[in-house]
Amino acid sequence: MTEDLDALYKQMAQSIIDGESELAVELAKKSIELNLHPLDTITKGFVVGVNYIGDQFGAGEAFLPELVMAGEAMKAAVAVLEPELLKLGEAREMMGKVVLATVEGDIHEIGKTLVGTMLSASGFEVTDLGVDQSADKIIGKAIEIDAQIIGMSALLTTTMVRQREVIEELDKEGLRPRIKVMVGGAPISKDWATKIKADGYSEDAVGAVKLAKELVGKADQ
Ligand code: B1M
Repeated sequence: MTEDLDALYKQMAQSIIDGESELAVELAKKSIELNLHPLDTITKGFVVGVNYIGDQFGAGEAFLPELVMAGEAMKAAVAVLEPELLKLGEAREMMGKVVLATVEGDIHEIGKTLVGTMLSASGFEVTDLGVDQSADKIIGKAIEIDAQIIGMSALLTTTMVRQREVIEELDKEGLRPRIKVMVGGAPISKDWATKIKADGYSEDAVGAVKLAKELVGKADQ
């Protein structure tokens, strides 16, 4: 059984590497039939593939069309699993309001969307603004809905500086510490979060939920 499972995770990774969206969707559906934990399916299966193609791209051994196709396949597979992730959450008190976005100039959305789904499943009311969002839009929405948290994702070393801009703007407008800021994304580290004076950083979606609960003072729930 473990070997079967390993083979299935490998197939999932390969479907992303090959940019085979239909196959990736089929495998995601199969994992649901098999009752696998959706987060295991994502991290042990599909993410392995997208990381592989990302590394190949970084090394100049894969090219943009392959990156795009892998991204599409990844998005399609995660979309099948999102309702399953939401089902894992139980009905409970509202934990707080979060405005979530990928920063300006950056169109990477898969990790940000996963974080949003996990936060929703854990009782947060998430307003996901999407990708390529300016500081003004992010802060404007947070004020409009009276959010406790702004969550920002950045996947590029050239766009991570945008996270700092949002924090500086919040400081200037006297909106902190009323609005807490959490940051994440592949190039983001704890050191970076400390440097830009974010309230917290998480390296994955499960950690993001834990952090968000701490930021609203509900770490024990
Ligand atoms: Co892009 N890309 N990409 N890409 N891409 C990277 C990021 C890169 C590292 C690949 C590489 O070269 N090795 C590289 C960045 C290099 C750098 O900055 N130093 C890169 C590049 C260069 C580019 C372009 C510039 C390529 C080009 O055009 N020449 C271009 C930029 C476009 C733009 O944004 N302006 C580009 C485009 C794309 C696609 C559109 C083709 C596609 C995205 C598709 C989409 O999102 N719809 C894409 C992809 C797929 C990737 C890689 C391969 C995978 C990203 C991903 O989805 N990972 C990526 C390489 C890599 O990261 N290994 C790469 C899976 C996802 C689940 O993980 O997003 O890290 P991740 O999210 C995690 C955590 O980071 C964390 O939790 C998530 C779940 O565990 N997290 C948070 C994320 N946000 C969080 C927020 C939080 C807390 C935690 O709190 C708020």
